[in-house]
Amino acid sequence: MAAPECPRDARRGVEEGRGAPRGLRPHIALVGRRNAGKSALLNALAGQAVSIVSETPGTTTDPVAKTMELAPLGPVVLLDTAGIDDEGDLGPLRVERTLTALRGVDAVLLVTDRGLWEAPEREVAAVLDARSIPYVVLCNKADLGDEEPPAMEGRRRLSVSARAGTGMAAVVAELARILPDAALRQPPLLEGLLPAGGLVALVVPLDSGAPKGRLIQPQVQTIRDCLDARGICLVTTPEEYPGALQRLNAAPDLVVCDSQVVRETVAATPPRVPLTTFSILMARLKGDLTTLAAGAAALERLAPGETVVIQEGCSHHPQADDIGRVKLPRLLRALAGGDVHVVMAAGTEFFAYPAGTKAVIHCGGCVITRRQMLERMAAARAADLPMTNYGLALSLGQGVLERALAPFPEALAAYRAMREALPT
Ligand SMILES: Nc1nc2c(ncn2[C@@H]2O[C@H](COP(=O)(O)OP(=O)(O)OP(=O)(O)O)[C@@H](O)[C@H]2O)c(=O)[nH]1
Ligand SMILES: [Mg+2]
Repeated sequence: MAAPECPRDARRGVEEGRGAPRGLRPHIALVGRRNAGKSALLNALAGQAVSIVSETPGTTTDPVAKTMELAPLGPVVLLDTAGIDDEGDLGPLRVERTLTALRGVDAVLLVTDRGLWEAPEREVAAVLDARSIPYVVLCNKADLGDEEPPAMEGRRRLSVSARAGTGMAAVVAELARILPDAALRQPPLLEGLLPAGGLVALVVPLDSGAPKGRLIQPQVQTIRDCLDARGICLVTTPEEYPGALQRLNAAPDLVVCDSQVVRETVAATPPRVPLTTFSILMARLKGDLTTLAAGAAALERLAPGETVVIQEGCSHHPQADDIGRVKLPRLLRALAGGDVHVVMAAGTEFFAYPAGTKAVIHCGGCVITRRQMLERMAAARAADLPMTNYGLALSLGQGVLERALAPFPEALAAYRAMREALPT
């Protein structure tokens, strides 16, 4: 029977059971030289001692992520980083990690010691400008004196003191101003799919792989979105689904099922009823569904011996019937008609695709943000690689991808166009 599509979500739940899921929170990094007061500022914003603060330069060596509520902004992830001027044997490595951590953050607080603005600050500002990451310069340690900070080439700056706790409200207000709308307000999963007061049927397998006593994040999010839209939600297992349909006096307006039971759900659903999968809804929210749908076509052109990268947003302990490690490789063998070379890439680190890779299949990305997912898609595009995701691949493998994409005409058209364009 089906294991859940994201084993990490199944095992760990939503952000250790508290608050908004990490993948829905804006990610904000504190960046600057050693001793500028990044960790002290993180603590001041959090209102608790999260990061170690000390007068020894180089105290923070690895990025430290902290989920917190920044009123009135809401739930965020703040990322403390190693100094951008770190030196010694490990210095360059740490700086590299800091720069890597910046990939996929939604905004940056560039922390300076009372406005010190020299080569390290200029260089990191240039990186942020080049990557179009919004940021504000913080002149920390204002309690030490009122040195007039230099002009900083016209950049916006705020005077703050982590020690005295002054200026924090202004920092949060500035973040609210510079964070992109897409990072602050995620559109509902069901946007444009459910008429007012409509009925959605959700098909949720409850098997040995399902988490005990609860539902996984995409399912919970869909139920919540349905209720927000004042819709009606019917939740059933695949076994109960055909009987549940019979008890209704009208067909549902929409059916959403787990990717692993999509074939049987399609078989039990009247053809005119719009049907899709949780994974496709997440792909639309998290990345670019049209590009991922087009990428699925590449899997139909695989030949034996070719390489496919399977990429996950987190590292989880693989389960017995793990999707990435067992099911998808099996599916790829069936599609290619022979053995396929599968390379696993798990975790938040950036990954260089091996030469000769033919396609990338990414997980749903429930623990990474939309921006992080888009960065990964851009990396695949830069390497000229088609990327699709787990759910699309599973629907393809079950022969019902077109049906599951039908509620999204643009994505369906992109998939069909790519099928036509690729050599057979
Ligand atoms: N006076 C004053 N001292 C501060 C302030 N913020 C931080 N400090 C001090 O500056 C030193 C460095 O602070 P940290 O927060 O550890 O600096 P950091 O940027 O995280 O440094 P690394 O982790 O080494 O990169 C500590 O001794 C802090 O007590 C401030 O607002 N005012
Ligand atoms: Mg630090």
